[in-house]
Order: sequence, then structure tokens, then C-alpha cells
Amino acid sequence: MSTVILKIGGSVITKKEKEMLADFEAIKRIAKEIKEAFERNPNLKLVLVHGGGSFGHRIADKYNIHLGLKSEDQILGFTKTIQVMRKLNLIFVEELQNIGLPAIPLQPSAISIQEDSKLSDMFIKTLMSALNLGCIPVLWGDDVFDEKQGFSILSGDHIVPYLAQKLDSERVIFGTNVDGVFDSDPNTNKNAKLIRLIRPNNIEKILKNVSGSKTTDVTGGMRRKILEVLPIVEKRIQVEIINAKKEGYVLQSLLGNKELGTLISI
Ligand code: IP8
Repeated sequence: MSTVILKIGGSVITKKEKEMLADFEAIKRIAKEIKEAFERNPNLKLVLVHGGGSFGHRIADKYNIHLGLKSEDQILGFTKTIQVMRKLNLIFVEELQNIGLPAIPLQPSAISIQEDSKLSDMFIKTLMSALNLGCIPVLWGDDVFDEKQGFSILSGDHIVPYLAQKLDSERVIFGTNVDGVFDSDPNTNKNAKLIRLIRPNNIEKILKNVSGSKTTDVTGGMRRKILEVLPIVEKRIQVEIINAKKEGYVLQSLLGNKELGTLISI
């Protein structure tokens, strides 16, 4: 079985209304669903990636990390963002381990290099060793060194397609706080319809109506997600966007159900 990459959005595992507030209830439920997926399919090979939510985004925004190194005072902000993301990861990985899952944190800023905010290299030999040993590597959106800009933000949304290609995955899953991609903004239009299937040839049209993120999200929300995955969809990797806030969706999706949200496929 090929490796499945599951990204759990920061909006699912943190409470965005307050800085650095983890949603323990959601994290515990997701850990349980992942555990059950392994029990029902012991051949599952899984890499987890999580987002920043109310941990990474506000501090990265405060220090303008996305602009790259412009002034000395940003350097402390760069290191502080890495630290708060480690805190969120600690909580997430601890809950996975508490339930008996051999989750192992792999700090993206320690193994990745970007060039103009684009991931140019990631040392993935440790990740492969972890997978071969039956561990669940856990990565996350992070601030990383950038050969052109000094530093930049590496979104989990960018890690997922990168790893999918390196690991030759057949499918990746984005667990978000919405049901999938809508034909208009569901926050402002109550008649907004969920799009079940997106093909590369109708992506342009769909993107016209898809917005970024409402809360502080320095990496761009749903729109950016779709743009990030387009190259891998063209390489026949299936992308699913599901609502990970809904009980059982992560489990069902890991077990192969592709009808839970929006499927992006060739
Ligand atoms: O939430 C962003 O990761 P994302 C991480 O996956 C930081 O886009 C440091 C803001």
C-alpha cells in the first residue's frame, strides 16, 4: 500500500479565537480515529502534517516572516514561531502516543531549505526510516531557512504535495474545518454548493469563487491549497478535502471513502 499523507489543518486542532489555544477534544478524537484506522487496516502507511492555527500564524504575521529578512528584529520572531509550532506539535504528538500510536515529530525547519518561499530541499531519509519502522512521521507548517530570503514560511499545504511526489503517494487528504470546496463563499451565501469533484480543466473557473482565509492565516486558506496541489493532481495523485471537525470523517477517509468532501482528481 502506498503512503497516505494526511494534513490536519490548524483550524481543526486549535481554537483560532485565542492565541496558542489547542483544541484537546478535537486532537483526542482525531487520534482515536487514526488509531481505529490502523486497527482496521494494519497495512496503512501514514504521514501526518499539521497546520499552525492560533499557534504559528499570529506570531509569523507579527514579525512579517512571509516577507523574508528585512530587519534584524525579525530574527527573534523567526525563532519564536518555530518554538510555538514545536509546542503545538508536542501536544499533538503526545496525544497520538498516549493512545498507542508510534508518532514521531520531524521538525521541518531542521530538515528543509526553501528558495523564495518554495521548498527546494527536504532531508527525508529519516522520514523513510521512520515509515519503514512502522512509525508515523509528523511534520508541520513551520518557519524555515530560505536561501534567497533568509527565512520564509513553509506551509503544511506545501509540505503535502512535496512529500506526495517524493514518497510516490496515490492519495493525500486535507482535513479542514469546512466540508470541502464550495461554488461560492458558504460564510456569506447560504445557497453555496459543495463541489464534489474538481478536475484540472475546471480548476480555473472554480478558483474565481474560492477565497483565502477569514482569520489570520499567513499562508492563504483554501485557494492556496488548491493551487498547491494542482501539479500533483496532474501526476495522478488524488487529493481529498474533507471536514475533519466532523466525527468519523478522518477514519472513513483513511479507510478509503472518497465521497466525504471534495475530490480533486485527473
Ligand atoms: O497552517 C503555517 O502552516 P499552515 C505555519 O499549514 C506557520 O499553513 C509557521 C505560520
